[in-house]
Amino acid sequence: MLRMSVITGTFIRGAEPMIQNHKQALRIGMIGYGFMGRTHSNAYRQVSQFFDLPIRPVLQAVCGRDRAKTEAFSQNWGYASFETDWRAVVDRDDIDAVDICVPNDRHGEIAIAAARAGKAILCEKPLAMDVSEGQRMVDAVEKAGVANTVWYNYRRVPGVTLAHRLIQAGRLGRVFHYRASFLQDWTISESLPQGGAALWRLDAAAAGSGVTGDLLAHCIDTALWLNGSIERVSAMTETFIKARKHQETGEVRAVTIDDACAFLARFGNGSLGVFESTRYARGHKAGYGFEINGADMSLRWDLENLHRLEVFDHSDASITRGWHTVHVSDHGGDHPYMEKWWVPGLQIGYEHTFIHHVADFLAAYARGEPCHPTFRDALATQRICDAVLTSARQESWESIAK
Ligand code: SOE
Repeated sequence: MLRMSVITGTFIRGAEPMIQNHKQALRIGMIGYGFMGRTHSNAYRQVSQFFDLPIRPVLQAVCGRDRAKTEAFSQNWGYASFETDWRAVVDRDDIDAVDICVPNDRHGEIAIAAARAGKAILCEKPLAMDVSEGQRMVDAVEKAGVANTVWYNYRRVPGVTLAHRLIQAGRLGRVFHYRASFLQDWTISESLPQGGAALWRLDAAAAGSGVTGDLLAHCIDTALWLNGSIERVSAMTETFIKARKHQETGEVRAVTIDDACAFLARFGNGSLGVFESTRYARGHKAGYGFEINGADMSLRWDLENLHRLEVFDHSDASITRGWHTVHVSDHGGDHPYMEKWWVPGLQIGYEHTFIHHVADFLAAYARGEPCHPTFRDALATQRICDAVLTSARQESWESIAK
């Protein structure tokens, strides 16, 4: 049953969708309902069932411009209400946290307004269209003192978190090399339109950039987390299909995103980085992987086989020394997050990375601590992305501003 508040224009569902309990609620206002809207909504719905947290998220409102689609989404996922103007979500007193999962060109305006309204903010990646906008967002959340995080979800794949633990424990020794790639093949067809629903990632005005902001940003976030700061980059980009029809207007326009990007990097720890991303690698759908080589140990991970972390430990006895695979699914505390799920050996998947992120966010929120990556962390990734694009344009090496 749907009723409309005559005072606010908010559409309110009759039934209380969430299980009530004694825990403090964090009332979520979700702006956007596309692919990411689904992953985040699913995470909010599941997290309290699997993680014992002092705070439970409540699906208070979802917002989208298309009333019928937003209402359908709100019903499907059990939101208590819906809005058709994001400003209403930011202004509502019964919303504690704003989740931003709209195209990149809207992140800045919404995040700054939400910060001013005192809301916690969970923002989709990449943080912003460029560093200057990202800096304004960081200033806004830090001035307002509101909790903030950016959904670089791959940090919370158990195998990736395990890699982080091994690196933090010093198991790799001196690191020499870091290489990462994110390969897809979904834009090869020349008849694929650009812009509009689901295809805004192909429109630079909405996305800011192509694979650099969309895919390499993931690789960079993980790299900064695992291997520390990047000091210099040198990049090349290519746009293979030069013009495409716009999905909404039908007009054929120049394509201005980068279809592919590769760059070299020098890390602050002295190691060398090689990064590559493309949407033209036929056969690859979500081929995100990285390898890191240290003097004592190497690690390798691949999203299409996300439960496995490959390890080469040079201290193993030479008779059996070699690459071995850890199926990161055990209980006992060594395998991150896995105790919260099924029994040892049974796998989890992509959607769980978002659940882990929400769990970590809620735990940090309750303690009054930051949940990484924060807006400030994501600004560091944005700096690399901007430098990569400048370097490709100018065919130069670019230093990363501190
Ligand atoms: C693009 O296809 C995309 O959906 C990215 O936008 C996501 O961030 C990435 O995780 C998967 O690919």
